[in-house]
Amino acid sequence: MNKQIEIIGAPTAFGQRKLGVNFGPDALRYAGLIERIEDIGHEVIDKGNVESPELNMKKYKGEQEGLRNLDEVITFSNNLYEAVNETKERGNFPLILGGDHSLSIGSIAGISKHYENLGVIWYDAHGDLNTLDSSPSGNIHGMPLRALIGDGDEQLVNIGGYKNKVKPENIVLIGMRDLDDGEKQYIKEVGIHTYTMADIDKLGMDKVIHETIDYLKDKTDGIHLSLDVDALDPVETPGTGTTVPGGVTYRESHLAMELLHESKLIVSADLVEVNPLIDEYNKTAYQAIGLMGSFFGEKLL
Ligand code: B3U
Ligand code: MN
Ligand code: MN
Repeated sequence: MNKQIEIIGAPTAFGQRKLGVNFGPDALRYAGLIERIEDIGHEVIDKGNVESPELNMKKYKGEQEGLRNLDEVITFSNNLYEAVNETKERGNFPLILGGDHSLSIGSIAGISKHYENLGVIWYDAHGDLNTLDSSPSGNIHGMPLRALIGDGDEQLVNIGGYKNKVKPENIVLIGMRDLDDGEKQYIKEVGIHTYTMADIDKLGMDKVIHETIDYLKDKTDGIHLSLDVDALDPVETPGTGTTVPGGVTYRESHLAMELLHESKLIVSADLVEVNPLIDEYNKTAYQAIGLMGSFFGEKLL
């Protein structure tokens, strides 16, 4: 990778209900993310944080009908779309720091525009494939992948002025262990390539990632990694809003990142759901940075 890496902070908490995830980008910076990537030999440009609409505490904490904080998510998504699109226009590698996972609606809108057939690896405990009808929470961070496919609120689906950003057959889900009924049904209906925790246990991460790369490499012209830190076991990444026990280990995740680096197929990435306010001394940010080391090519020897 000789392109420059552009860090884009996406400080949004509007996709869910736990404040603090909006401080994720700075928690990652303070823990040394940029230096870690520079030490590998990359040139890193920190573009700062994308502008966020104002957070009204009373509204944020109160009950809401329908999609929570929809207007704010739309505004934020548009801002992030613009920033990521500009990075791609400069030919650089965007690394988007969250922020809750609703940010992927904007980030992938800015990326997919530059590809005919973007592949997406969704490394997460959750499918994030809900619509308002199937959502148990109304939280938009449980819906981004479905919106990117083209289902859901019209404005969310059309961020960046176009829809159908990701084809279901170009997606691989890894780490799944908390899927809502509607999501399970949808995954089976459209046949999304999925690795549950049971699959990871049986196959091993080495095979999971090699199969993932084989599955995506010929039919896509670039692959985006969307890394939700709740894919990992909460023992390793406790500072995240919706922990689910029985997750991927830190070492398995390192291997996944090393193999993705070796593939040379990844063109962009999101690192999401780091919440320093519910963390143990910023541990989750440090763990995430370790994984980014492997993802950007750190050598052990
Ligand atoms: N599927 C549930 C829970 C959830 C989704 N994403 C996260 N949590 N992080 C929902 O609310 O849609
Ligand atoms: Mn997620
Ligand atoms: Mn998740």
